[in-house]
Amino acid sequence: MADSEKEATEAPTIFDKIIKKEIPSTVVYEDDKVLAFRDIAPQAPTHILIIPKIKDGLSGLSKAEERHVEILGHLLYIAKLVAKQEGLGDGFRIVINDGNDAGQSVYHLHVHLLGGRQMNWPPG
Ligand code: D5M
Repeated sequence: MADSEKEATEAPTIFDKIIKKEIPSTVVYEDDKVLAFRDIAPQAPTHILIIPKIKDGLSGLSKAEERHVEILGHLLYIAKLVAKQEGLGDGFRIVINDGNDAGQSVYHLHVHLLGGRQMNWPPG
């Protein structure tokens, strides 16, 4: 990995401040490994982000390595628990934007949980 790419991978993001509670967020679930909070610019009636508390190089899914398998599974399992907690029994959508073409804006892996309205396919 080039030095500049490593820097981008490890660079702190606004999510570090949310994890440290240095800036406010509406937390809906928290455990020792992940934090789930409401997206500041919701794209659906329910829009929650689930993030690992320790970034460990996971600026995005494309940086995942074997050691991340457990946290990746945990993120999805918590997404399911939060969907239930939010009453999304009629369905929900999970999105992970990765990189420029996907429109990723925060380089700290995050799972979007969206629900509360009919979703369209294909996505934009
Ligand atoms: O998604 C990044 C998401 O992060 C985007 O939907 C807005 C959200 N965001 C950015 N800053 C905040 C704060 N401070 N609180 C809550 N949500 C926030 P991406 O997939 O990278 O485009």
